[in-house]
Amino acid sequence: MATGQRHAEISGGGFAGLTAAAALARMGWSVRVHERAADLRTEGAGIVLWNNSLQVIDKLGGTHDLMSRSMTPPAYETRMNNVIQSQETLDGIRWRTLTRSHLHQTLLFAAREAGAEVVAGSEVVSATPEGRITFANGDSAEADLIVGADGVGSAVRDSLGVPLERQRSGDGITRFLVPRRKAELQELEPETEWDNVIDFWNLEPRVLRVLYTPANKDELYIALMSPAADADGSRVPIDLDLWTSVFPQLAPVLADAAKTPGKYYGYQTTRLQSWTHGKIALIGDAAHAMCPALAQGAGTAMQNAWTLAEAATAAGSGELPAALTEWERLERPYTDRAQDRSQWYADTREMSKGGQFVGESVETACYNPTDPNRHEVH
Ligand code: FAD
Ligand code: 3HM
Repeated sequence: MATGQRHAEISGGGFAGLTAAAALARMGWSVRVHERAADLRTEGAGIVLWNNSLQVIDKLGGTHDLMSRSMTPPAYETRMNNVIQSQETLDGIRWRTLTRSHLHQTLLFAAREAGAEVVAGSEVVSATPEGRITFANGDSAEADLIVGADGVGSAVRDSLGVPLERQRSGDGITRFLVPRRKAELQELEPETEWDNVIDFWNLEPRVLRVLYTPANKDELYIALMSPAADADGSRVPIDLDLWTSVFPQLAPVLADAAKTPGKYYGYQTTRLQSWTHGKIALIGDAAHAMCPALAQGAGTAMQNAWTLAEAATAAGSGELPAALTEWERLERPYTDRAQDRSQWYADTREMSKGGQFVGESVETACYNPTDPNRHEVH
């Protein structure tokens, strides 16, 4: 560590932790990331990123890598009972679809390029507001800044006893990454633009939905939604006959999904009393897990990782706790609103009406956390 260089310890090598690592290292910090898993990779299928996180990736030098295996579909289409409700071309909004593993690789590369150390198989058990972090193997370390980016079950957060609220919704989703099979789909329904994101809703006689999201030219992300109370709809591996009977036009890709075990996630929101405690800041699902309706869980994680790194870097060492409090005061409202809106969409299923990517719903998507003038009133 260079003399005078400040040091950050980060719990969690997911999207939040790797973004914070890359940002802090680029801003001159020495950084060590602890990832509990033995491998540095991510679980899950596909993801949608919007301007707010794409701006951060620009700043981390990861855009070329990200663009190499991702796409911007021609439109975001919404159907009810297979009747098109809207086809939103999202003009003027920057967005990208990709696999979670590609995003993870892009961020891991950016963090290492910037000089961060990323340690796999290192589990954090606790941290103190004074700046001590402790690991499952009994070791501990001191840091100027500790970032709790260890997901919805955060050990850093829970070791501090931070009061939190969990709000659950009745619906949930199982996600799969499968081959595109575009030619087969075209044969089944030639009039469909199979490069679009297509949100296939059915509410009557039964609530079943498939969110179809091409992630690149070869891979397709499909998310199957049903109420948790519907035992057959939420069963994994999926009930192929049920899903194919409701979505016959998706038969080839549903058959692929049925071959993998899958995991059903009930939608939920976590809200904390406070994101910062002395020298500790919590970001990502550790601080603000949200329903996926607006596709902003990882987006807000990355936006908050970036703005945290900037705020911590601008503060002198002794001023860090106050700077973190001020960071939360300024930045948190954007994420609070994204959480509330995503929870509302999950509870009301209003996305089934289509035409949702306007006005308040795209506030977070359009936010630019790297704009120095972002808090100015225009
Ligand atoms: P995580 O991804 O959970 O990463 C935490 C990391 O910390 C993990 O690698 C974990 O192994 C590690 N860890 C945990 N405990 C410890 C410990 N004690 N010590 C060390 N390491 C530890 N977001 C979007 O932006 N767009 C989308 O399209 C989107 N779709 C979604 C669809 C669904 C169905 C769901 C459920 C979520 C979706 N999200 C989406 C949200 C997004 O996946 C999460 O918000 C995001 O992964 C959070 O990143 P994170 O780094 O905070 O947490
Ligand atoms: C990208 C995305 N969008 C919406 C949902 C949802 O409403 O469950 C999930 C997603 O992965």
